[in-house]
Amino acid sequence: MNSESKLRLPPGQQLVAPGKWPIIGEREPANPLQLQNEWIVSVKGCVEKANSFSLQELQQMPITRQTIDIHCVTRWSKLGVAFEGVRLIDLLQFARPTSAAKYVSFISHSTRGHSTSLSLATAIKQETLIAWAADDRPLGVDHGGPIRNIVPGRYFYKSVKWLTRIELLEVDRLGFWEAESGYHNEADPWREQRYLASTLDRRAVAELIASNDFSGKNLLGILASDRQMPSLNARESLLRNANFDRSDLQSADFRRANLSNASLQYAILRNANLQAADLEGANFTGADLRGANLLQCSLIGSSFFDPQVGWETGAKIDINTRIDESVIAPLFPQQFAYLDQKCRELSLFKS
Ligand SMILES: Nc1nc2c(c(=O)[nH]1)N[C@H]1C(S)=C(S)[C@@H](COP(=O)(O)O)O[C@H]1N2
Ligand SMILES: [Mo]
Repeated sequence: MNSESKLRLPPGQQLVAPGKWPIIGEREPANPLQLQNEWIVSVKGCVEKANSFSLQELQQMPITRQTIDIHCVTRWSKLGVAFEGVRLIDLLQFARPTSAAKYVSFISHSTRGHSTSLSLATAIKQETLIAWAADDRPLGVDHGGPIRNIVPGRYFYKSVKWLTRIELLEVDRLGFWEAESGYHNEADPWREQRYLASTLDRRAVAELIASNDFSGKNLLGILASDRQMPSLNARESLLRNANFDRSDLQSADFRRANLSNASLQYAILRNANLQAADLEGANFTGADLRGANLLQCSLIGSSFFDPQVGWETGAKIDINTRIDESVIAPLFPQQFAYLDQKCRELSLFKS
């Protein structure tokens, strides 16, 4: 990485491999048959004149090309994507927000009613773009085409795919991830505003750990480092941003759990079952993964060694670790190199 890229990389982020752009979250809009030509973006709420615009109409407005750095909360960054679109401020000339408009909600045409919001002042200051093209190509459907919003300088969850409505609000309305998953509402990557603080108090945590049963529970940000929790049942539990550093989790059941951005450094995960778990952005530096099952899990943005130190901090795997090539493919280049080599030494990839 050159020094300019380093300066552009917020704390805790790593670069995706050149040319790669991961697809995160939903993969298609509610009605994938809706064609480019029929797509409408409406502007509503606290405005003098509610309005709707087709893609063609948007493209008749002053067009802005803006090169921005993408930073996903699951720790991958992609620098220098040239987006083309109309700036929110230019679009709002037509709808004219009233003095009551303090927030703006970007609503997606998605089956789960996905949305996100920002204060109107932030959205304008960050030069939010209503975009239809990236790097000179129309946005693909999986990346939010035909139209998405782009908020430079915020984690990418503030940029919704398949934008269908912009609503000006007097009172904020939390977006999908912000409400469901405890994602931080400010989302400034330079301040690492990834998640809200955990709401679990010490006593609740102590009781949970004593029960050895986390299954199906929402335990965002739980602090469970330096604990003895062999055979923990954490099946399908929500453990985003949890901290399990150095804990004994041998034979734990994490099947289908969500451990995105969790820290599991030097955790003992011998024979643990992580099958189909969401491990995006999770940190396994120094973890003991001998005999662990990592089949079908999602590893975008996760780490298996500390790049500041070297491979000697690497997670341990052995011949009984279950993993395959497609699972490790989305890793950052450096992280991929480590795990790929270890897996090959042990002939873990069966063909
Ligand atoms: N409608 C919709 N928009 C969304 C999401 C989603 O799941 N649904 N995920 C968000 C998140 S967390 C990220 S990182 C980016 C991912 O965009 P990409 O798939 O084009 O990389 O979209 C954001 N906007
Ligand atoms: Mo994200």
